[in-house]
Amino acid sequence: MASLMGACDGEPPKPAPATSPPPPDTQIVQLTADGARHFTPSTISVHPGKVRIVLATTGEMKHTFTSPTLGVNSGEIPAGKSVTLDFNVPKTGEYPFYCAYHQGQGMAGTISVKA
Ligand SMILES: [Cu+2]
Repeated sequence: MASLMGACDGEPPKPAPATSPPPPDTQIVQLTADGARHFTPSTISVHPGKVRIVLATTGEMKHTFTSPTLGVNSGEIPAGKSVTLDFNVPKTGEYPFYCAYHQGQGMAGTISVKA
């Protein structure tokens, strides 16, 4: 039985990059809007730049994803559907979003944008 001490698994370690790699061109965020009128996650953390939200509605309820400060409005998303929302976040900050139908019941969240 061979000892595993110091064994090589056949995958040489990659050299560390001299500089940190550039951020991906588009930041992809998966989000759900459920039948209990919640967004999950309710806080979305991204960096300034291009953002793509892939929002799926679960449960038997239609929703929207609306963020006036970012100029994003999905319009009605029927129950059980998913939409892709592409937009640009120009700078750091906290951007609220909500569901236009259920905002009054607290269906809201925050896009937290940090450098
Ligand atoms: Cu809703």
